[in-house]
Amino acid sequence: MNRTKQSKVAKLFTVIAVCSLFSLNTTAQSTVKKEPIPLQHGAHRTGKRMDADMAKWRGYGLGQFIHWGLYSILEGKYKGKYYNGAAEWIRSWKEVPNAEYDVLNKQFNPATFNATAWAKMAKQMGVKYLTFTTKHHDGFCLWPSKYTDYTIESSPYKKDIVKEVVDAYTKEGIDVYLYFSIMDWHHPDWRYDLKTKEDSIAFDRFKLFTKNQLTELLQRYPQTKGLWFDGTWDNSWKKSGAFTDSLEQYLKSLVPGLIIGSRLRADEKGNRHVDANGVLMGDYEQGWERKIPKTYADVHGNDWDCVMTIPENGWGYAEKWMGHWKTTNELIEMTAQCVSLGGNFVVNFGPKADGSFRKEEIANAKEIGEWMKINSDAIYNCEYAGWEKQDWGYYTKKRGEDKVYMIVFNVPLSGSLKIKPSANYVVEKATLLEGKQQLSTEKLDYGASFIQLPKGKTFVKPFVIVLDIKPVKQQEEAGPKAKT
Ligand code: FHN
Repeated sequence: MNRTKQSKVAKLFTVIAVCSLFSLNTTAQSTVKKEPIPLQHGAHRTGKRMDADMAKWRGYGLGQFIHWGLYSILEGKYKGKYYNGAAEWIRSWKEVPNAEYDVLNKQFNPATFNATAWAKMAKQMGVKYLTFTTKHHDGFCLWPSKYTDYTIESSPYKKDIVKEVVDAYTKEGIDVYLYFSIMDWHHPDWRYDLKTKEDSIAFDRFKLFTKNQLTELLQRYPQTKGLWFDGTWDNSWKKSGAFTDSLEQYLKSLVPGLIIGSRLRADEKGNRHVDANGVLMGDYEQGWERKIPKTYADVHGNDWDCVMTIPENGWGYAEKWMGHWKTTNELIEMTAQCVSLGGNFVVNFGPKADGSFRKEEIANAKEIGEWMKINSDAIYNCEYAGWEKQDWGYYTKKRGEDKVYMIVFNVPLSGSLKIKPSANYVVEKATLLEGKQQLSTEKLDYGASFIQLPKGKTFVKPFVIVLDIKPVKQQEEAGPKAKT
């Protein structure tokens, strides 16, 4: 080797040595566990809540959300101009003077409102729980709260709407959760931030008002299964970690088993949903709004539900429903997708000010119900199956049973649906849920199989195949793996 060559080789070795040292160093660093940050108001539990109330929540599969309030009167428009945002936010639009919005209570008189009819529609749709807006960001209360005058009592309607809804849904066997916005645009003591001493004094009054209203709700409607908080993203609330923690514990002491998601609390460092150590604060993850996780890993082992609008955005009634309107099949597919990843799916409805639903929502509810009537076995009390996802749709697994469901949305031209059970299961039988026709299966390599759809049968709606499965020690391979 000549000198130049020798020095080149030496340089190369040095580079390799430095690189390996560097990588050793980073590997060592990445295996060093981070010390948890000591928190007084972080999560008080790791892992899921395992009691009967949460087990029931987990089994719901499908829920309904209802946004109803003074914003429904404006229908997403003001003086002939259409608001581009979500209809229930219209009070915040520069075109709408607050003083004009705040007297809409004088017009709220839902002549055709019939809570029993609402609950029956929900029952037919197959929903197992309702989340109902008792008070949205505008501060108007649909119950006669004794802590403010801005309530249903001040409207021509006068009657307690929350009571009517809670009673009617409970009678139909649908669990009720009360939506409550912490942010209250109408209340003089609401603050977005606490910058001065005066802000803090006002916000202390606001915190007491909030606690009083929540106590009132739970006392008036003892059937309530949980509270659904919103409007907790501002600094004033995020700086109130200790209060939010004590409030949650207090509310839970009023109603044993009460379910509260991750939108109420902040830890003492101002983190929401998950604390500074990355642990969920709440009984389930409430961040899945108008979006669905793609994989099971995305839900980090937490319980969760997804709340979804039928139009692109907008929860309250708007005359013009902007953007894409989800079809019934899309909503069914979202339900299947959520359940397949261990979550519940909640569809929002925005009734008109008179208490009636728009015809599109009525149609969605009816069609979802027709589908659920046949296929709900694949939705209720089901969980993540842990099988490799295939292009035809979604797997769900009945909790505690040896049954997996294939919810099929895309039928391949071949008529053969590929399945690949997890290594600890084999399929004993495949049956169409509707009509109970048994389907033939054909084994493929590497533990996979084809399920053959009946020749000549066309499917116009999503359908379900039930797989009776059997646990095994190790799935047999079809033969030795080819060497490649
Ligand atoms: O601002 C609200 C919105 O109006 C609606 O109530 C949704 C429902 O999840 N929550 C807030 C946005 O996250």
